[in-house]
Amino acid sequence: MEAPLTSDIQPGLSLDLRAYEALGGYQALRKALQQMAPQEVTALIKESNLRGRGGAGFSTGMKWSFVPMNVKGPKYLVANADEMEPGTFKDRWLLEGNPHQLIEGMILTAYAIQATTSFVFLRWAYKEAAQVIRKALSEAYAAGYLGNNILGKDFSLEMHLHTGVGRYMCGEETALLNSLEGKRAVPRAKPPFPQISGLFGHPTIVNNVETLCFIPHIVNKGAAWFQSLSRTGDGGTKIYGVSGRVNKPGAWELPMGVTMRELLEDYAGGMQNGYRFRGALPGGASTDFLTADHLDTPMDFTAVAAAGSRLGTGTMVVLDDQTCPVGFVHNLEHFFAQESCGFCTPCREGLPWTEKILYALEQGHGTEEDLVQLEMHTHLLGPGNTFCALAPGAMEPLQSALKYFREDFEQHVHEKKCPYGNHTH
Ligand code: L3W
Repeated sequence: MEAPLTSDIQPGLSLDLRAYEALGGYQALRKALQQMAPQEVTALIKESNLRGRGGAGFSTGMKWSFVPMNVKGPKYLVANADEMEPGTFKDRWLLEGNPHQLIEGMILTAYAIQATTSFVFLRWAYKEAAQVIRKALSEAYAAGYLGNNILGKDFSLEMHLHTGVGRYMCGEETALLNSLEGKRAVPRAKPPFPQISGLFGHPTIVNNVETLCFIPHIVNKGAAWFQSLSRTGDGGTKIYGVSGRVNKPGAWELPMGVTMRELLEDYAGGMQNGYRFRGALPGGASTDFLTADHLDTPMDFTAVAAAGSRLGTGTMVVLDDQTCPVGFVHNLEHFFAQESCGFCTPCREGLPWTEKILYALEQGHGTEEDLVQLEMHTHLLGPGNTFCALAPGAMEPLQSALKYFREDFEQHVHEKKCPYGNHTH
């Protein structure tokens, strides 16, 4: 099974420039600069059907194609390495294990859109990745892959490492751009999308790390090869993850479209002794629960959406039968309430209110009216009612918990305690 992104990564090691080059690294850059016009790179990525791996699954080639190529002034590229989605640890693997793969992917992307300045916007807590990237950037500059006239061609690119401030909000692309400009990290209205008006008002592409790491491989091996890696219409491989009370929590690069059951049983080694699978958030915390009835769902963008959730980051968080679903969701809403940027009222006020109700239920003070209120919040904070996707994302685990684990919520009200004896903080 081909795993182009991760097969060269050794546990605990980081590939330096020489090792990366020995494995064929920077050949895609040579190929593109020597044989391809920028628009041809974009057309190739469009044809590959690479869909964004940050959670939304938007067509990468289409996103690049929105950048106006004939306007004067700077264009920018940003790698969104602000990985903070709960349960998600896939980009860290790529950042620490093979930084040049990301850098080459970024140079190719910058060439395609003719950007001359780029940034790696890195999660504050990823200290090791910061060191690795800093070293890789200096190697890439010294080797002539970055800077003026890359490989002797009429293309120049600067690349900077920018470490974030530890806010989930900065993962939203327009809040990220505000943060990069030194402003408060609140989202901007879209449209205009960043491809037209992004960093400092100039055309900007923001792509997730995993997305960018695919670019050198697609340039080297082509769109048909990329599509052939997948079991479904969504091209390529995907880094999937599983956490929770399973025997072998971890992350694996697998063909797009493996089923939830395969992930759980074949890769994560099944549930730990004494625990039963009750449900899972398929793609990080801001996705809807799926249950045992959905275990044969292929983990691609289309099938997970048809099952009533989202692929998101593809990193599954498992709920077992001895963990209280109310406490589980309370813990998530605590996170989302804390991470709200406070810009729009429904999110600023609604998330702490949601958290407070869930806390009351866990403490045995919940009422029937609280369940009505929770249900109402899932609509009031849902899509179209807030400025960005944070609050609607936060409502996904809640609304699906109310649907699938309703009896647990009611039990908290009737028994005036958490039936699991769990305690939330
Ligand atoms: C031009 C249009 N461009 C969309 C572009 C847009 C962006 C991309 C996705 O949130 C999700 C969210 C989280 N013309 C366009 C267009 N674009 N329509 O496509 O945009 P969008 O709006 O679908 O999503 P988003 O607001 O960027 C991303 C979810 O990801 N999520 C969170 C992940 C967190 C991490 C992390 O911590 N690293 O990945 C997980 O599911 O809830 O739904 O570039 O410009 N008409």
